[in-house]
Amino acid sequence: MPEFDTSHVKNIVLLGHAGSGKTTLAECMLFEAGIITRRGSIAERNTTGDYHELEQERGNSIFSKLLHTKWRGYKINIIDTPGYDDFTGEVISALRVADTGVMLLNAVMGVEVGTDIIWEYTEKFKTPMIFAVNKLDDDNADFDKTVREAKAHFGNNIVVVQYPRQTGAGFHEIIDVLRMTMYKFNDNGGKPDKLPIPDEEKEKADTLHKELIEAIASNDESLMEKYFEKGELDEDEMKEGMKKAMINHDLFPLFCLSAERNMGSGRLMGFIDNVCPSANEMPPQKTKSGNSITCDAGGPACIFIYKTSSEPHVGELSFFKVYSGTVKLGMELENESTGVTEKINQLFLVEGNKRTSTHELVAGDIGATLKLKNTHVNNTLHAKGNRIELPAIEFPSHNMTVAIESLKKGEEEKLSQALHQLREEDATLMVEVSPELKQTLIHCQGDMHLAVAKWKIEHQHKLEVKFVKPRIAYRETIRKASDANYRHKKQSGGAGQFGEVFLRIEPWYEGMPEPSDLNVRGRDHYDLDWGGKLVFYNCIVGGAIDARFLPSILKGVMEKMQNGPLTGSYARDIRVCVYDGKMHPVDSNDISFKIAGLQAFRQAFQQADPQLLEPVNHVEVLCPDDITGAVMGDLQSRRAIVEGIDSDGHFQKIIAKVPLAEMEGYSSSLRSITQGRAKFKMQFHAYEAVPFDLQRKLIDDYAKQAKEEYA
Ligand SMILES: Nc1nc2c(ncn2[C@@H]2O[C@H](COP(=O)(O)OP(=O)(O)O)[C@@H](O)[C@H]2O)c(=O)[nH]1
Ligand SMILES: [Mg+2]
Repeated sequence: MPEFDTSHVKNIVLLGHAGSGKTTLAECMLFEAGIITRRGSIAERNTTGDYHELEQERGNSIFSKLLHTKWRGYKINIIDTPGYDDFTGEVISALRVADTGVMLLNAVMGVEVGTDIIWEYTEKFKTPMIFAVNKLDDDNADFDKTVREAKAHFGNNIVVVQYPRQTGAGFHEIIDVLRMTMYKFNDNGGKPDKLPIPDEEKEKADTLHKELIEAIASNDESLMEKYFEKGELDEDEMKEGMKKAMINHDLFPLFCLSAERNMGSGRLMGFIDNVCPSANEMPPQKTKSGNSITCDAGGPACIFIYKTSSEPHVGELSFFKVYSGTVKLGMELENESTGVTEKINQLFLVEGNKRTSTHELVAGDIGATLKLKNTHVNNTLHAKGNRIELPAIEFPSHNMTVAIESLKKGEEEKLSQALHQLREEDATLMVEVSPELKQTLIHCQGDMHLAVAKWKIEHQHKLEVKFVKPRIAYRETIRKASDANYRHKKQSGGAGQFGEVFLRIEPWYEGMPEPSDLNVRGRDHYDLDWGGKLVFYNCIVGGAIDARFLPSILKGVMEKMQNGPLTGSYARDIRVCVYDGKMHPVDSNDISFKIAGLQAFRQAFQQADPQLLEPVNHVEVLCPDDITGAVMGDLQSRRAIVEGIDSDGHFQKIIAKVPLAEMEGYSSSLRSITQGRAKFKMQFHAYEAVPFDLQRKLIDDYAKQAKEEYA
């Protein structure tokens, strides 16, 4: 028999802006449940959650951590998450497997941008949510303002279940309007005394109690009827109603905390046990093919891998949730995604960096196993004979790119293996070997994300590397038509070479008219791998050049398109019409026409008002309104075109188009001008013309570099 059945397992994820107190709260929960005997602290760098060397060095969470407590007959799996948006991937994967989110709000700061981005995902997953206002012991805490901001941001579905009698140093009492009782803590927190609500708080507590009941009843007709009849709901009816409304994302209860002083965490855990849904009370999980699977310990075994990580002295661990059935030691499961059969030789319950072996995990539970042979994040494994695949976690696209180089010659191969490993552990990091830029690129979420990658490369893989500026993938095109001809002739002993080509090039666009003065005999359209088109017309009359030489001319043109005349970048969106030329009965051959085609194209290109294009990104910055000016000023210094500003509560969302070349270092620069109070995301938008002066400079730089390379 498993120690806990499915209905007694609760999976929660701690969410919130960096510094809101998630890791400290997790520590309280473990302490309250007797899993640890002494509460660690962030200051002493000894929490169960932030155990990684790098986290202790930096004093904040970087990776999501699985912890668990056993509390009054329930097992609560807790996933502590990092708050910085560089690590949003860790949050998303945790949200995917959690059944309730606890969103911490810092009572000193109010609603911060970190919560906003996470909120988008909780809405997408429809994760039942609890809000917890933390740091109420701080002298600058403002409970009412925090609640006001939370309602402005996340809607009126937030209902107050608890409020502090007093904030700051005097924070000792929490008034609970669900239980209609007051919790009074001594200085060390822990287990409070339950007292009647004092007279002077009665009116306020009654009003909030009524609001709470009405919020619950308004989501359920039968409760509404009861409420009309009796003028009241009992505690069980309220709990049932809340659970239902939470599952439908219609109600978000709000609690009070001081994680630092361990006040309020016990009651929060009690609420999680009694009200928050277990996995089997949630709507059934949909599979990729649109079927649903039931969260039933007796069903066919099915697990989903949400994370892998390499742990010191252990090796790689795969973290998973059991979506159906019971996973037992020694079981063989089929990986639906990779097709391999994996044997489960280890099963762990996890508490940060500690693991306890277990022999089985039931549907709804979360655990880990030693990394399986060919199993990765987002894979589904199931009992033989079933075909189940759960939808993959969609990770955010990258916000920053750098090039990486090995500092030691001969370590390139090792570096490439290390990068592969990094990628395996972190789905938000991408590695790209770019033949175009002749660089190995790391696409990541921001500078802190990159710092973590560097740390892993240096400490775990023992390699020395440096990051350099990524080259920009410019494109070249033309703005007017131009004609050119080129004669290639060579007579130096042996066989000669001869080919002459006349051609016209024009800027290509969709629906452009056919040439009026040329007789078009053949048309080829090429969609270029690097974007845009090459359209190649055969307009030769009177057999001036044999048709068999046309492919050679095209080859020459294509070669130059791949190594554009301005800066060696790819060229695009050009129509080439070959309309005349000359052959020699003996000396003409493929190579001659290829050279003639290439050179004629190059000449025509130079005369056709050539234009460099650069990648331009769509950028959105979210920040509190008092720093909008600073953010705008910085964007404008980056050649940004600001397209709009939307208000979102007390935040502003600035929408702009910014050349990629100007986004260098934006992640750290934004953090420093806003003290970490802003967030941004970006996405490729389009190729657009480089301003004239800059184009001049880029062409000169390229010419200089080419000269040096030849010298
Ligand atoms: N005054 C006060 N400080 C707190 C409280 N909870 C956490 N902190 C402090 O706030 C900082 C950030 O806490 P941490 O748990 O790392 O936040 P996380 O980034 O959300 O995990 C640490 O210095 C904590 O000691 C609280 O309830 N009151
Ligand atoms: Mg933390």
